[in-house]
Amino acid sequence: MERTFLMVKPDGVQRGLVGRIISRFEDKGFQLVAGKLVQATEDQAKKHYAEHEGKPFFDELVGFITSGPVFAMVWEGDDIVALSRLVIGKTKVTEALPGTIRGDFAAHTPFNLIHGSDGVESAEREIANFFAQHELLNYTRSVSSWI
Ligand code: IDP
Repeated sequence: MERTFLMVKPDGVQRGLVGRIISRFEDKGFQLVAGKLVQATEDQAKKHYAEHEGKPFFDELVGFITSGPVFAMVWEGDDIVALSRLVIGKTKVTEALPGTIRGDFAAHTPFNLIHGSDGVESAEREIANFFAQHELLNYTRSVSSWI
């Protein structure tokens, strides 16, 4: 069973899309492990986007992610890293297909509503950046054998 870090960005929180975004992952059959509304610190944001340090949009990105609360989540499911990125859609809004979260709700690239880990290792690092171990809950859903 794989875990991933998903985060509704400040634009998604401000636009009141947290519930609808969570529904996309519930609809897919993934299991929620943890979730909280948090104000990311500059340090957390820089760690989260460390791979983009030095790029022209890095400062803007850190400023954007710390501009208001985010809704940070951990979800689990088989192949969830790859599958959740399909649910999310492409980074650039001009490439995000209808039916994906970004394709349906996002209109400008930096404001693409949601982050999803791009690998199992980055998921572990990103989860540790936002959650303590005791916040990650283990429980069994009766429907899991049907998903
Ligand atoms: P991802 O969020 O789809 O994994 P990344 O390439 O990791 O995409 O980029 C992280 C975030 O940085 C994007 O979601 C977007 O908000 C922002 N971003 C990416 N490329 C650009 C760009 O060229 N200009 C401005 N912002 C960008």
